[in-house]
Amino acid sequence: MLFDAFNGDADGLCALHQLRLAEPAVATLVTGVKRDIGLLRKIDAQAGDHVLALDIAVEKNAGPLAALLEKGVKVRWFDHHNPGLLPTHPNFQATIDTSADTCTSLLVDRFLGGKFRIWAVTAAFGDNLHESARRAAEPLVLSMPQLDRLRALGECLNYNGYGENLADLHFHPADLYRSLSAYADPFAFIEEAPEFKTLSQGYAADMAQAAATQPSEARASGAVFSLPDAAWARRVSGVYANNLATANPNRAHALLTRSPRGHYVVSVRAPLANQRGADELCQRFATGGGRRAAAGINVLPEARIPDFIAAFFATYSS
Ligand SMILES: [Mn+2]
Repeated sequence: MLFDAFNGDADGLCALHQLRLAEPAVATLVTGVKRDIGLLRKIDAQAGDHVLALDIAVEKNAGPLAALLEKGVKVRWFDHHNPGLLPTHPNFQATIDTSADTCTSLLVDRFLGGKFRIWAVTAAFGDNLHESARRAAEPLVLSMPQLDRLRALGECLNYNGYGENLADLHFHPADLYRSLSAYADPFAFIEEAPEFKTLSQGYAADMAQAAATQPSEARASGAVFSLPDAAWARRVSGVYANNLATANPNRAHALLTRSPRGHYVVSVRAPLANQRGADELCQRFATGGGRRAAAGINVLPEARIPDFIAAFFATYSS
């Protein structure tokens, strides 16, 4: 059996899409909301089975990964998150690069020799790596309007991944992948797929609500926003954080979204002009993790908000 475990955002979707365009196969899809990265524990594989893991941190799956490898399952991994200690096992094949200007779909693109580059460009836009996206797009000779459409698609696919649970999302990421997988051409998906229409309309409506919120604290070096306990806020927080980062490249951003269970979910974006520190800041909190440029905390108790804000401005001062 084949298991395709992928992050439910643009990068995970487009990484899998490229690989399955290159290596067509029917696999069991294992995915979830973007923050649900402990995907390997959901896989019940046996010796001889293959697991493909995309855009999820090795570190957050270390236990189940070791168990699968010991069972004789072959595991192939592409990712750009901090992996922690990588296992050395003959059944394990990993392509990991944590450079701030890359993403999993660009790593898959490199592996495939640029064969389905246009999807890697889409994913890089989705991961807010606009420069990398434009650089990767150069040999494709796309017009500006075409690049803008790929950016909109990347943002919409990324937007769909954000939520507390699957009920917050417009589409289960596995369903979105199945729809996407019928299109080799992203422009055809944009033109024809009802999913794209739903996502772009939902995105615009959610972003309009987010744009009306004021920062709870704003300095030259950083700004903190609080969003209410509402599905729109949970869906839009990550993408809104990306937009704030793009609009204010010298400022760091933190978005605190209240969860129905009373805690806060945190998204941090380092200043685009100085992409560092987000992972280290978030890792200081129990459920934090991510990349240098973009990281988050899954569960921040309300009582720890002052600690977080102090740590945020200590990381991004001057
Ligand atoms: Mn990614």
